[in-house]
Amino acid sequence: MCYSTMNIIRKLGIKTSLGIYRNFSVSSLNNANYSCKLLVVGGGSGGCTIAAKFARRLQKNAVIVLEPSKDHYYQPLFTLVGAGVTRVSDTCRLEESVLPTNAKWIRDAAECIDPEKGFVKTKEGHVINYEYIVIAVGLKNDYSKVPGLSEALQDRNSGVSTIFDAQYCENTWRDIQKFKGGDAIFTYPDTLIKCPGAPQKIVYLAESYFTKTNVRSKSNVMFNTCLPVIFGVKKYADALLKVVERKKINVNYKTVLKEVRHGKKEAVFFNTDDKTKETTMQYNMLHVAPPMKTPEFLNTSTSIVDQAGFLCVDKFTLQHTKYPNIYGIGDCTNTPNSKTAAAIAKQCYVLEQNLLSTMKKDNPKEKYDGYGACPLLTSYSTCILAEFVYDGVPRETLPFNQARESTIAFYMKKHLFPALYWNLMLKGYYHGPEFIRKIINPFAN
Ligand code: UQ1
Repeated sequence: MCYSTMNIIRKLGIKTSLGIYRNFSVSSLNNANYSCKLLVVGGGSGGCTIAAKFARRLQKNAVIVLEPSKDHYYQPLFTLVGAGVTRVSDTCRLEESVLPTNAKWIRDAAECIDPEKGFVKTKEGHVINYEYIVIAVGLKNDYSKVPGLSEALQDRNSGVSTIFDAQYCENTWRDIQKFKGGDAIFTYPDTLIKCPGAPQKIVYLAESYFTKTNVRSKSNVMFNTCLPVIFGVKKYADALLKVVERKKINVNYKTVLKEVRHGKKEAVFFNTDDKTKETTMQYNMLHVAPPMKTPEFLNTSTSIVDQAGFLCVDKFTLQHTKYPNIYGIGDCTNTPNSKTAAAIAKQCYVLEQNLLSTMKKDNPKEKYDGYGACPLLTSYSTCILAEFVYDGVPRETLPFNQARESTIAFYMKKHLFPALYWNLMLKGYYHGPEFIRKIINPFAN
């Protein structure tokens, strides 16, 4: 079906296999012009949370959320989907059910922004004028950066998968079960990624499964990472190196996936110190953490992004460095924190307070400390719960050393965090565990 026919069907609200479209009005066949007090671009974790906060504070439909997807995923569970603990359907809810009813949802994607005039043009040609805008478009997988990767992911028998995609994360579980020995390679790319702990969590879980099913002795488990270290925060890196040693995982640092030749079951890697130094490795199973980039809307909006395509915001206030009516949250900004859902929980409070100040023509005062958390699953029942702020300084909540592998952290990851996310965070009522930390650990840093 051609693009324009599809468009007309969408605008008429005809029920298609893709779902029911809400706008059933002939006038909406014409490109519309909307205006709002606050435009939230993106309906993921950051966008939903901010929309919930401001929809409550402002009048009905003063907040517009621009989001093309009908589904909303809780991505932190994708690792457990890849490990066969839960299913992808358990991570998904309808976008409609997580957006605040007091906000207007436009199911369309941003095409470009005019930050001087204050409007966004959508892919379908609508114009949305805003007074304030929050950009929360996240990060996208950039499969095209690795030749052969897309084809390999689409081939059910390739042994190649990724937990970083709702479409493929169940394939990781299929491949882990199919693996009967040989080489299992796991990768980490040479771009910023969301959840930088996930590429190694899936190694630990796969290794545990191989041990349980008696294939471990016949297998070589390898983690090829672009980074020069196992983890960016020394306290947890020290603990993780012990896990790596115990599990006899071969870690190759500064090693980046360059090409997948899935017909031959070969992966080509280069070394970050000398890109001409290439190594070709055979695999029976290949788990790829793909390169990522910000969505095209953002990385082509050169007046508001840095060279790598991330929204330029102040790392403490989350306000845009040039346009005070623009704020950013989540994976798409250039703040140097770990890109995790826990970071967004903390950021949403800072952003809410600061945007309210900006709306009152005041200066933003609240500061984001770079808080991020990463529950590093080390087996099917244990987890190292890393929590830290800017500059890799640990900032732990629980009353024990969180670099220790613990069962309680595993169950928090599996049950508590998803419950907090769906029931509190997306409704704008959760700002991270700071309040618990103050109760449990009143004298900590
Ligand atoms: C957290 O608050 C959170 O948000 C819901 C997560 O979700 C992805 C987390 O993974 C973590 C680790 C936290 C931190 C919370 C506590 C209680 C330590």
